[in-house]
Amino acid sequence: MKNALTCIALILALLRVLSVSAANNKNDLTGSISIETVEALPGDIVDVAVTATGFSGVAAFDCYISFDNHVLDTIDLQNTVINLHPSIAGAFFNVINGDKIAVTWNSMNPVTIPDGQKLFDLRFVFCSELYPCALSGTASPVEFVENLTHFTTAEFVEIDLEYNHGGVYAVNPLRALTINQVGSGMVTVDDVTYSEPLVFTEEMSLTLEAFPGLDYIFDGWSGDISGMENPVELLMDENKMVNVTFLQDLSELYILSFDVTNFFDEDVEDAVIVLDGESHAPGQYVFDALEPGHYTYSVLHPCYQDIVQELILLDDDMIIFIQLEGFPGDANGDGELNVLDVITMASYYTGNNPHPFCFHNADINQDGAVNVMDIILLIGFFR
Ligand SMILES: [Ca+2]
Ligand SMILES: [Ca+2]
Repeated sequence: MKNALTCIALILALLRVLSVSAANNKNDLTGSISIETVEALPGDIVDVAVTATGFSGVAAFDCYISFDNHVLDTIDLQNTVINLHPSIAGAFFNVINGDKIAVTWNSMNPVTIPDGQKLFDLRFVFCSELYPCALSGTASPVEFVENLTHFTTAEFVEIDLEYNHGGVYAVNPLRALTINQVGSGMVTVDDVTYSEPLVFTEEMSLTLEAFPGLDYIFDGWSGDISGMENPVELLMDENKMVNVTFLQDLSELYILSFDVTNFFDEDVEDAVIVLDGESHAPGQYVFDALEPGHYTYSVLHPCYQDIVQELILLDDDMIIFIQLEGFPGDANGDGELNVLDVITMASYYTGNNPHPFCFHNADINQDGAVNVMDIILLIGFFR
């Protein structure tokens, strides 16, 4: 019995101590939370630790952390937090507006967080492909949103906070080389073909060499290099933007001409040339500045049969001789033989000027005149 009474007295004494402790917490608690500073290179996945010191009897935690989403990019919510301390298991994380992370935690059982304990890591991509930080800056602060971030005791009293902000910084000042290209060709940087902006962590000298594409010539540098020197040295002491221009080498282009006649070696001056699918004005027979290569062409005229051919333009100007075949009897050039051709021939014979009129088609017997004989021959075709 005496033992039992002693036990109750001890419990009462402990309860008194605990209540005093709780009263002290209400008035005196202060704590600090800190965001780590991390060095990184472009493309690194970085964990930024958030630690806490000076917290006991913590029941609730609301934390808003902002960051520059032009330099840091959250990977995804599940992977953003990789090391949640057991004392705040059950915390809920959310990304707000793409550039702010909210952490909320509510415990039925107030906990004491060991001093210097890491609460969680925030996981980011530093300078993602979407955000090439070398061009837009080399650091991203990661900061508490101070009017929203707070710890609360079991009695819902806010604990005074001291904030220590951090960030993610490039290991060294970065220098990016961007090359813009006009025309066909390529540029090598220290013998490696350039394809996308290059980032350098140290000041260094580079060798840029321009290689014009087939039938192009190098036409010089502009931007942070100027002139015609090739290859050329470039000192990367800051971000550099270089333009390279390649021009088409017109001396490598050739003239393709068509000489179009009919079966009587008379010039046909109003045929239509379709060259590689592109139709040109009637009578345009000369084509300047063509690259060597394989072409298809058609020669079209209502009074003659269509020509469709292919050609290979080599390293010289070229003339294509075309002799068009007529279509005897098709006086109106519509591709058919019928009474309309009889009417057209009769109209011509009686001194009118029918249009269209294909004289050589109408002159069926090829005696140099269109008359009744040709009409009789035409009607003979119908039988
Ligand atoms: Ca006809
Ligand atoms: Ca005739």
